[in-house]
Amino acid sequence: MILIGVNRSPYTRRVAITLQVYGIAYEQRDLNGFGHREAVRAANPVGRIPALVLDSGETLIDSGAIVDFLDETYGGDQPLTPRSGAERRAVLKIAAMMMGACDKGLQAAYHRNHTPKEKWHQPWIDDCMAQMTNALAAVDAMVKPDDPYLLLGRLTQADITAFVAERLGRGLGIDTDAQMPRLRAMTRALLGQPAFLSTEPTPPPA
Ligand SMILES: N[C@@H](CCC(=O)N[C@@H](CS)C(=O)NCC(=O)O)C(=O)O
Repeated sequence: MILIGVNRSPYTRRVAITLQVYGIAYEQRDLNGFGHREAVRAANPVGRIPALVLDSGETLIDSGAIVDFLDETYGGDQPLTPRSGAERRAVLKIAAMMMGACDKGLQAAYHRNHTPKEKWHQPWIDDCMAQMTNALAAVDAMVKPDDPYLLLGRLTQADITAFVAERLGRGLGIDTDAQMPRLRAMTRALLGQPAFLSTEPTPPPA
């Protein structure tokens, strides 16, 4: 399998962590949608990462669809997103909140990165960041003391998405240590697990 995307992307890292938790061997192509437009668009016409090229040659796009495939194929009787019922809905709800938080944070970042500063519309940036902050705070409130995981007493896609969203929020300037201390402690602890540590993005060369 070939994972197309850089782990700086929360969506790509979510897939990379999932692949590693399931013990799946894969190669990674460190491409991004802005710096490698043609290569990324060849894999995904929308020009977004991640994409996952299967050994059959089939290409999957969108992190949600990719992790769904990985759960279906490799999740056995304990997939990272449960297969049905209230447990599935609970995991999917947190994943939706955390992926939505990433979408909002990136909307603000893209606006700043792709618009001349004199044309920045600060109320829009502030609103996007407030939406991201609210979502992270809502998950922070769900973290239970002495439980390393958000739900079901085990690692689920809720934890993985919370981990990547907290990391993005911190990178975008949200003080998660101060504002979401329980979530921050949870993500620090998750970083002790190989799938999280080994997917840390490599810093760009100096
Ligand atoms: N819903 C998609 C979002 C993917 C996404 O927005 N990826 C970003 C990187 S973090 C991207 O490739 N952006 C390039 C662009 O939007 O042109 C997913 O979950 O995979």
